[in-house]
Amino acid sequence: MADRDYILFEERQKDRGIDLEVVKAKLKALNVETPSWGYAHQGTRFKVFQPAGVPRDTYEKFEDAAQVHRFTGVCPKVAVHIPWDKVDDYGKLKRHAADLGIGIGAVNPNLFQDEEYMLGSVCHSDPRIRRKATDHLLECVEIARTVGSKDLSLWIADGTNYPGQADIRKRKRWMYECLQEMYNALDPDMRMLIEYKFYEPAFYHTDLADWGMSFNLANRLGPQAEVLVDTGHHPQGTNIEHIVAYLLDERKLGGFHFNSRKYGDDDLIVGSVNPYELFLIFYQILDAAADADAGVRRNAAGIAYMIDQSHNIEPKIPAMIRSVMNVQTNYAKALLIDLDEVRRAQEAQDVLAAEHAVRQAFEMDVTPLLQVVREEMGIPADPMQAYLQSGYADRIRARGQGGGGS
Ligand code: PSV
Ligand code: MN
Repeated sequence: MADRDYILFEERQKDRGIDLEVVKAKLKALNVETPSWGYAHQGTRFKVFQPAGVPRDTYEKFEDAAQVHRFTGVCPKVAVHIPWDKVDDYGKLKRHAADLGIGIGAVNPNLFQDEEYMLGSVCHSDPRIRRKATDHLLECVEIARTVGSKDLSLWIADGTNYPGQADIRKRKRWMYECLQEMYNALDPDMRMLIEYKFYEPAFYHTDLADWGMSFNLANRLGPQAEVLVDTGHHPQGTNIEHIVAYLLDERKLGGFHFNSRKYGDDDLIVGSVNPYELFLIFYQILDAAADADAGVRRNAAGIAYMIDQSHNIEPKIPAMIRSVMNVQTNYAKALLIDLDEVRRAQEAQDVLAAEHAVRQAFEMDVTPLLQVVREEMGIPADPMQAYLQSGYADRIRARGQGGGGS
């Protein structure tokens, strides 16, 4: 049945002038990094539920992440968060990952969980706290060097809860000074990916509240600093794909933290609420990948795709597999957009034809395409079913309840 479906799909795409071999090659080349903290007990400021089988340490987080790669074939890297993933020997962790067929991805410093960061880290008015925060950033650069990671993802939780609580301009300068010290410690092939979030944990003002602030900071720091777009970090109704297009045109889009946000949390499965948004993000990226400007094309090619989710009520490994599959599905649909058709409609000022040319790709069923791609990659056509039938969930139950958390 899948074969027949694929033949029909292939015929339709041929009629549309879409080269399916190119589409398949791009799908096979997609890499989605998963977060170590997505396998652990975390993910909410309310109750953290305690199912059995959750990893007791970082080594077990990598074992679970390896399952996601085994069944999807597109998740060879795992992001780490320091000190949640602090180990005595990072070389050993690197070897453990390699034995599992995966590697260590972005290194995330943690500037929000120390008692002393209550009133800020790199924006704290006390130079001793800023020093401590900067030393941690430098420690993370060193860890990245040891494990061979090229990306450092930075999320700064600093902010205030009340007007007048602190000097906003001074905090801005302090942050720049600390980050500049970190930037200067980077190897030439390393990148600093700067995230933003408009609220939480601070509620009156956040020191790095939106993409414009991250963009400004990245510009001032230099070419190795880029912006990281966490899809859950915007006010409701924000046009994220516009931000993506803008940053691509400025050659400053570093990566994504994919997740879905409905109201106040950013830890839900990407594509579960608004798959069209995810599709439109990929549309902008693919359009930039075909730009006449080589710098824009290079930026589009260098994007780090990462998931940033901590599942609290859903089993963590299948939730991660679902997330990866949602990313693949929407990327596959975006690859079916006939960009020439869109451009012709734009040039003819035909608003409805242009909108149709984009939307029609979203409305196509890419299931047969993804099944064929997976078969060609030597992985199960249905990763979710294959994982659920693998018995892994039963085996890890022996780890017991409680996990190692973070
Ligand atoms: C903050 O909400 C965030 O998106 C940052 O990326 C953190 O590193 C991550 O979630 C885990 O808390
Ligand atoms: Mn994030």
